[in-house]
Amino acid sequence: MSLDGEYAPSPAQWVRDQVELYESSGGHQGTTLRDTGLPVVIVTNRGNKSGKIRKTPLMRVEHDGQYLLVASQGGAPKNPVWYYNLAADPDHVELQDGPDRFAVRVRELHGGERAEWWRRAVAAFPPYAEYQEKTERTIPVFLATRSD
Ligand code: F42
Repeated sequence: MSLDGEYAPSPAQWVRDQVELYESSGGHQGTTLRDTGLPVVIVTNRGNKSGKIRKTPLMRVEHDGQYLLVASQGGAPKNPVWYYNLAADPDHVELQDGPDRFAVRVRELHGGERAEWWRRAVAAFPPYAEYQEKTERTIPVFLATRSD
């Protein structure tokens, strides 16, 4: 499966630059968050209203071949738009982890399952804990599982 269609880059310059470098280098450059050295994956999906292709860099939270997608948005009060796009079409998503790119299905986690994965998320990227303290919302998370 491959998601085809018109690509609408992020309006945020640093985000679209990261996607461009990550993809044009075949997943060998631009693979960390700024100068943190912490790894990033790229999630590709469709906008649920426009139908356009959207690409979102997220921190890499991997365990046993599955990935957690954390809709933290830096602890902002509102969920990022990509959260709603994935919730609307969870079966048509791609994930790139370095040079590897594959189709995934995503599902939102709640309760104990979320708590277990949240610990892994904070271990991979400690600022997630501060982001959760900063916001009233429970930061939503999706588990991405390979579907190809
Ligand atoms: N964001 C996170 O939430 N978690 C992370 O772990 C994370 C890590 C990260 C690492 C590197 C990096 O470069 C960025 C990172 N980000 C992380 C930021 C992330 O990549 C996103 O930029 C951020 O979460 C904001 O996502 P967003 O989907 O809210 O993006 C906004 C700015 C956006 O693109 N808006 C579009 C626009 O044109 O204004 C809308 C896009 C859209 O999907 N539109 C829909 C459509 O149909 O096309 C319709 C929307 C509607 O319902 O009206």
